[in-house]
Amino acid sequence: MARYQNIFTQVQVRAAPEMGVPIPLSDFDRSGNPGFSYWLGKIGNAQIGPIYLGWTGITSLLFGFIAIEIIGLNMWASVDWDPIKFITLLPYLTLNPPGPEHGLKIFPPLNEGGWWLIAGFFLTASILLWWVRTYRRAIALGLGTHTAWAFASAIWLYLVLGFIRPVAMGSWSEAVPFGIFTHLDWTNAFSITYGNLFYNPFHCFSIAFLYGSALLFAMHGATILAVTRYGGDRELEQISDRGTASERAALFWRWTMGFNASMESIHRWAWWFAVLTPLTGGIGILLTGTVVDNWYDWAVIHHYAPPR
Ligand code: 07D
Ligand code: 07D
Repeated sequence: MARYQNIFTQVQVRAAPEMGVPIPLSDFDRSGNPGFSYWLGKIGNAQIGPIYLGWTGITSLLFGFIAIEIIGLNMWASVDWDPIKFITLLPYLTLNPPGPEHGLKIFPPLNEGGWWLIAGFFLTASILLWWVRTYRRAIALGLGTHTAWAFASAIWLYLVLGFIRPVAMGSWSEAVPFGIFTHLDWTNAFSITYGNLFYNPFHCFSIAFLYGSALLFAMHGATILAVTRYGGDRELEQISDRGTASERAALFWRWTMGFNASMESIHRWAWWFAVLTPLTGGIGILLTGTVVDNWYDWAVIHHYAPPR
C-alpha cells in the first residue's frame, strides 16, 4: 500500500502499530502501547509511541519536574501564595541567583539564592541526563550521534551562562535568573555592563550562524517542497536512485546561484550552522568579564570599531 503520495497527502496508517526495525532490544526498550492521532498525522506521523523511557528518561523527567516545582513554588511564594497574581504575573516572576555577597557559596540561605542553586542543580542534571538518553538511544538504534552533539552545543552555552562563567568570575550572582522576563532583563543588563555585546565578535558569529540557520532551513525546506511532485521529499531514495527531483532541485540552485549543495552536504551545512550558533556564542560569553571587561573599548583598541 502506498504510504503517501507526497508529504501533503499522507495516507494515515491505521493498521497494527509499527514497532520499529528488528534490533536486539529488551521489551522495556519499547514500552507503551502505541496509539494514533488524526491531527498529529496532519503534521507528521499519526502513530504515537512506542516511547522509550529507561532510567535516564525517568530520572531526567523527575529532576526536571523537581526544578520546575522549586522555581514555580518560589515564584508563587513571592506573590504571597495568591493564585490569581501567580497566574497573571507569571511572566514577570523570578527566582534569582545568590547576591554577590555570597560569592560561590554552595549553601547560601535558601531565600537568598539557595533555592536557585538547588533548582539549577536539578535542571542541569535533568538536561545532562536527557543528553545521555539521546546519545544512548542513537547508539541502540545503530545511528550516528549527530543529534547528541548538536544538543551538546546548546548545553555548552547553557553551562557557560549559568555555571562555567559564574565560577570563573567567582560569583553565582553572575548567572542567569529563572524567569521569563527577568532572564531578558539579565541579557540586556549583561550587554550594557560589558560595554555593548554588539562589539563582541563572537556575538556577531553567533548571530551570523543563527540567521544563516534560518536561511538554510528556508532554502532547504522550500527546495524539497518544490520538488515533492517528483518524489523529492523521499530524500534518501533520491541520493541512491537519482530521479528528476534532485536533479531539478540542484539545477535550480545552479541556475540561480551557480552552485548547489548536494543532497548530503546541505544537511551538513544545516548541522554546522545550527551547532556553531551556541558554540561561538558560548565562547563570546565566557570571554566577557573574564578576559574582556568592555567590548566597545576592546573594539576601538583592536580596530574593530573606529577610533573615538
Ligand atoms: C521553539 C523549542 C521549544 C522550547 C520552548 C522554551 C522554558 C522556560 C520558564 C521555568 C526556541 C520552553 C521554556 C522551559 C520556562 C521557567 C522560568 C525553542 C523552541 C518554547 N532561554 N531568550 C525565550 C530559555 C537565554 C532570550 C523563550 C531557556 C539566555 C531572548 C523562552 C534558556 C539568553 C528571548 C526561553 C534560555 C536568552 C528569549 C522562547 C536556557 C541569551 C526572547 C524560547 C536553558 C541566549 C524569547 C520572553 C524559544 C521570549 C526567549 C527559554 C537562555 C535570551 C521562555 C530554557 C540567558 C532575547 N527564552 N535566553 O522559543 O519570548 O526557543 O522571551 O538557557 O525574546 Mg531565553
Ligand atoms: C539558550 C542554549 C541553551 C538551551 C538549552 C535548552 C530547556 C527547556 C523545554 C520541555 C539559544 C534547554 C531546554 C530547559 C525544555 C521543554 C518544552 C540557545 C540557548 C540547553 N542578539 N545576546 C545571543 C541577537 C543583543 C546577549 C545568541 C540578535 C543585544 C547575551 C544569538 C540581536 C543584547 C547573549 C543572539 C541581539 C544582547 C546573547 C544566542 C539583535 C541585549 C548570550 C544564540 C538583532 C540588549 C547569547 C554571545 C542561541 C550568546 C546571545 C542574537 C542583540 C545580549 C545569536 C539577533 C545587544 C547576553 N544573541 N543581544 O542559540 O551566545 O541562543 O552571546 O539585536 O548569552 Mg544577543
